Amino acid sequence: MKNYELWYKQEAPLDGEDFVLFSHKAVWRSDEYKNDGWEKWSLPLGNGYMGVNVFGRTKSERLQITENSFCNPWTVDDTRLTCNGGLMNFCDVYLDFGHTDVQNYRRSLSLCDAVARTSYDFGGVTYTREHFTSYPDKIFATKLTASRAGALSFTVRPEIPFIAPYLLKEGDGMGRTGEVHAEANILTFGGELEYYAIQYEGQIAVLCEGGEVIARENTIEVRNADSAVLLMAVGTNYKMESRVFMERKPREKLAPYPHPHARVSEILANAQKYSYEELRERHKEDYFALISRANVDLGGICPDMPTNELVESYRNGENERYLEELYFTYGRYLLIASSRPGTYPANLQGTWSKYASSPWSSGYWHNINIQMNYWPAFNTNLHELFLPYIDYFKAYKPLAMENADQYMARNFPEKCTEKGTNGISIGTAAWLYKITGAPDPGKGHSGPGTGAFTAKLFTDYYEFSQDEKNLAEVAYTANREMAVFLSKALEEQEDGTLLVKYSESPEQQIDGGEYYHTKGCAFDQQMVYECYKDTIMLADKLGIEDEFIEKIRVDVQKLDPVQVGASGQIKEYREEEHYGDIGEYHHRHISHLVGLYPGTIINRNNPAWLRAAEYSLNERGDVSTGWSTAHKLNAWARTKNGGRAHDLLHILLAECTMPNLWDSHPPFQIDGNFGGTAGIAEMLLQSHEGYVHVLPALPDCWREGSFTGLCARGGFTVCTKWQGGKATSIAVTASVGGKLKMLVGERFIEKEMAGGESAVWEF
Ligand code: FUC
Repeated sequence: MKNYELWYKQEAPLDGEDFVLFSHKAVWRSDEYKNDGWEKWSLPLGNGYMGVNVFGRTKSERLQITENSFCNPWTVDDTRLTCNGGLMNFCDVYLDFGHTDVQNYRRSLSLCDAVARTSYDFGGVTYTREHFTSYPDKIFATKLTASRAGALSFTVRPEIPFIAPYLLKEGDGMGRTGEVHAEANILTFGGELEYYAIQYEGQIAVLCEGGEVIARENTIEVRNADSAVLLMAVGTNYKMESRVFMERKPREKLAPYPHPHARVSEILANAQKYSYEELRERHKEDYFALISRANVDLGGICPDMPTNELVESYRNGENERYLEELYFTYGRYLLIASSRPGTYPANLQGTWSKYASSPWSSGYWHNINIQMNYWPAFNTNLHELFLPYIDYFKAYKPLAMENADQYMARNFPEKCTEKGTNGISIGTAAWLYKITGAPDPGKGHSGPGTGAFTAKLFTDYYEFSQDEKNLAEVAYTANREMAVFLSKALEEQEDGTLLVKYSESPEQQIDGGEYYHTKGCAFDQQMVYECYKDTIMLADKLGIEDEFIEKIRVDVQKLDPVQVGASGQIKEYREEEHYGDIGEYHHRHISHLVGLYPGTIINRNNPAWLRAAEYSLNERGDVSTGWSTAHKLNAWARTKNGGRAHDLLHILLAECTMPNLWDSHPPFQIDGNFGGTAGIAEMLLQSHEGYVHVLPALPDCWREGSFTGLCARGGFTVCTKWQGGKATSIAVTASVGGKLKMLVGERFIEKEMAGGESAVWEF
């Protein structure tokens, strides 16, 4: 792996600092937002337990902390087009140095060791700071040094944002309390977030070499030290358990769980058993084991220019290969930072929020966004990063069952069976405190296929990871329960076709902004098809055959999920004739193409469908929001059109990427980063057509290159070198073994492989 890093010649500007209330319509288009220092310039660290944004400032450094369970509910005021609530900034920690007019300034984030660094000269002294978040030790650590003994003086000043009497909206109970105390060398801050009665606490240990540590009321001053280390732990009383989802009274949800004080104290005490260097080593080892598993080398050469200039130069057609490599590695970095086993899933902004009211609440949005978050976990060799979503699913499942019971009782009373036997229903909106179900007829914007879109994650997880432990209990159960629900949501037509009765293609609108409600749109039909097919495949793996499986084996043939229209398009709606007859012509969602990606029904075994998908993609247009661009990139990769896939990657990097390489919807949403990373891998390796396809969508501009550690279904890990657009060597390792069928150029290669076996082909 090359020495990938993001770096800058200036600190994150103060702009947009006070922009903390996100509103759908206005604020993120305003001038105030345009150069938001947090969103565009700060550098993100994370270990799943917390996210940290580092600003690299010299007068007063800002370290902004996020903890994903620290949420208010999301409320939407349609009349004023404003939204309140969602994930909230946990704390800001300021380090006051008072250094201005510094020289030789540099700040960076290394993707090789996940360490952020700031250095500069001031008053004849070189000052450095190093920051990392550690997954094994659950802490955030900072080391500060000065080149001259005794020259390090600063004040650590935690600030709890938005505290009472600050209320998001008067009288709605969404306030916050908080206090900061300093004692000896420990700063403790905490209080309550009122709505869900979330108890929160953070502690910072200030450890110095030389000099003095002076505790004041709510700050700690470090005076004339040689160096200093800050260790920080945070927590809330949240637990990702089913009772949190089932309990309806907000303030009762967390009531049985202990205050985080004891746990936070323990984490901090344990961390202090190690030296700073030992903590950093433990962090590096943990991180490197994940980041080094996969790599893409397109022959890029690291230019001597800061990352913001690199993005600028990309727009002018320079340094393209290098930024593409860097972006691929950064996407994997961001997922490692925001979703680790034992923590919570990555949300709409990963694990980073400076807000009092975050964009779309930093929720888990299930009609594209959360799925996209996990696509790179599967094909870029980070399977275990999906485990937090599995834990989340287990926790919310009883509520998803209740959702299904209630949906059936309301809308299909004739099919509703006894409680707990109607399957599961998962709607678009979801958080750590509750999830929604499929919308009632005419009430929502995303049909019941949304749940099957989610079930696909479990299928992909299983197929790539071959994790037998989660096969029966998770992958099969999720798909089967979803199939049970969907089977009841279908209505048989006169011609025998089975159509989703109350159906919506996500967020598609007709004149005047009304959501369009219909029967059997392509999104729902394709997702039911995928869910049935996956359930059958997983049942076969497990040797399960029963009445329901027999039924869906027959019914899967009656879904008619892909229809080609008069323009040669994949029809989004059965009642549409030509492309664009119904709905927004350039709508950001490409929901009628979910069978192309992440689904698999539209594939090269049916060239007519593939051509129709290309037609629809071209008409939809390329330029859109960040995640939409990333979805189209994956879709073009699946059509095997490397040139068009690269066009979309180019748009993603040139138009939807901020100076800190975060994806812009706008505003910042992390899904585009993750979808883009998965898309780069999808251009290089595919495995959805019953075989492993090496270099399926190589653009002309990637003439030479190599990749290591990309994953294919069946548990195969692949490394490839290519020249002149053709593979020159391929190495495959089988995790569980089985028959490898591989397409290289026009040639199929087959080999029976044992578990753990590796094989190499040279061409
Ligand atoms: C879906 C998208 C929006 C946005 C939101 C978080 O509703 O249609 O564009 O990404 O999720």
